[in-house]
Amino acid sequence: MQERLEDIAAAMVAGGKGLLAADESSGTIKKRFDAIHVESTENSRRDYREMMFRASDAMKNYISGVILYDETIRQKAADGTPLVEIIKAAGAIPGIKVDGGAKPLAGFPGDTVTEGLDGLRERLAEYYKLGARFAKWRGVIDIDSAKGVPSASSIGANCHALARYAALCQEAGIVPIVEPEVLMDGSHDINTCYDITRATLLKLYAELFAANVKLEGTILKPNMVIAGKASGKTSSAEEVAEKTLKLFRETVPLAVPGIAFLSGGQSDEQATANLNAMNAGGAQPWKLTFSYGRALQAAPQKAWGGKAENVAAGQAAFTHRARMNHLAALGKWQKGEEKTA
Ligand code: 5MM
Repeated sequence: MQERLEDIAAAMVAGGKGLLAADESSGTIKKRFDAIHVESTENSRRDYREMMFRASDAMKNYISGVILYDETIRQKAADGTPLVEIIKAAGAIPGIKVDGGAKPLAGFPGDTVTEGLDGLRERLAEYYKLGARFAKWRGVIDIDSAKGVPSASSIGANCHALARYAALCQEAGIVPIVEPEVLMDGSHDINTCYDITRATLLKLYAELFAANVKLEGTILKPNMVIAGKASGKTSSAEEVAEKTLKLFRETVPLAVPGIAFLSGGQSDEQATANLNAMNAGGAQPWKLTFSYGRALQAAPQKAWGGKAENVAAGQAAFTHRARMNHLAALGKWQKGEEKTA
């Protein structure tokens, strides 16, 4: 019998567990490997991801699911075990990135729209057979106010695509993670991030309603409300938490079971501290957890460095960050915990 979408979604955000976003496309993982002087090959990508999926303490206790890339969901570990089976054996849920990436939006210089809807119904059916029970699609909203970016058209096009993707996922028995990422790369202040994220979330939920998407069977993967990296300002965890929660109370329906944040280029500790501040004040209408890529993987990538003799060190670094974010998802993280690495 097919699992219910709402049960899968609830399991993805339960018990202070969160998601490992290991869905870097080939271009992105190459950039990450270049930084640690590792050649990106099918085998090195497999070895690296196998290292994390076999970190059993982290996977069993802190990670509810893993977002995979098309190559990874089909890959086998060095001993021949499918990577998906290793994830499932740890009690985590395999997921899959299904978008085709952000492409320039015609007519709106500086804006992008995420592509990948053509043939998605067939791809989802195949991913379901391969074991995926949730999927991810990321719309990218840049902020460059001087250039009129983002345009309302870009927000509209991205949210419409997210809604069509989400409806197709649910038809296939797959929980859609909807990720409308307002980038933190610009020089904008925190209030501008608030305003653009607000416009984006309002549009997103209008499109999801219009597409008949059952919100109980979805997970939102948003950015936090935070000042742009090039603004020269660092938002405190308290300010990020206060503004992000205020915004969500205005825009995210109660039927949504969970919100799993992206880290967006925040430092590892900042991403943990900000999530913790949001949970420290007590229960919110939705579970608030992590779906981090960089903020979970930067440390293990550095510790591993592509060397087989460093696998244990890489796993320890991954387990530490997963545990820190687990504590943050429960509102129980303290800076002193970082020293136990
Ligand atoms: C892991 O990075 C994901 C894949 O990105 P590309 O398709 O650009 O290679 C990305 O979608 C990720 O899942 C989210 O943005 C969250 O990652 P961060 O690093 O922001 O936590």
